[in-house]
Amino acid sequence: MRLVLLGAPGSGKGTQAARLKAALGVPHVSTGDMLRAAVAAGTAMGLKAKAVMDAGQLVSDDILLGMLEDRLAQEDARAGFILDGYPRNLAQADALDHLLARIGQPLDAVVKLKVPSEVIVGRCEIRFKAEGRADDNPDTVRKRLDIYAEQTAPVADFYARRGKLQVVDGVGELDEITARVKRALHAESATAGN
Ligand code: B4P
Repeated sequence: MRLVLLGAPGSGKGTQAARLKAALGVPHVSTGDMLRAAVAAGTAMGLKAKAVMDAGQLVSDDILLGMLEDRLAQEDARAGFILDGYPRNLAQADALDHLLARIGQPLDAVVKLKVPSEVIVGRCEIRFKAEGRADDNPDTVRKRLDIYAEQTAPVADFYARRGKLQVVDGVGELDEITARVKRALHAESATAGN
């Protein structure tokens, strides 16, 4: 299974990917986690990315593509992956299409978690208080939501035009949302099998 999870920041992509990976038997590939690991390791790229992330902006497309290419080349991603946080703009969606065509691993499904902005601001505020992630402070979250609306929302249309997009309600109990995603994937594979 090669799956992209789309959704606004704080919509629960990472939360759901972590729950789905065992059921789907594929790794969770989160560009946000990879960037945070680079920041924590203090690499040159991590230092550059930190300021951009803390301000709620998107890190450069070149850095992201190189990082993703290296990750998908690893052994555990041969059987598929759950991609969380990528693509975040149309240039990344296009780059992903080319990369997957080159490695012969086309996407099976794209699921978007739909969550209203006011719910997202509340979730990130809770995480900000608990974990102190700089990009979760309420002003930065609003900036991230603006960038999402401008740059990432068109990515959903990109996949909808290709008949790949499933939209799932991302509000509710975690188990219920996981079940909704699984139902959407089941419906997708049933259609693909016809
Ligand atoms: P990400 O790590 O992708 O951060 P996110 O959008 O906040 O995470 P997600 O949607 O996965 O939410 P989560 O499950 O954690 O990106 C961080 C930054 O990295 C970006 O702003 C950007 O700077 C950079 N970046 C990453 N990818 C990039 C790319 N491709 N290009 C350029 N830059 C990139 O959930 C959020 C919170 O909600 C959690 O606290 C969770 O516990 C809670 N939650 C989840 N589901 C819930 C539910 N059903 N009910 C209640 N709470 C819930």
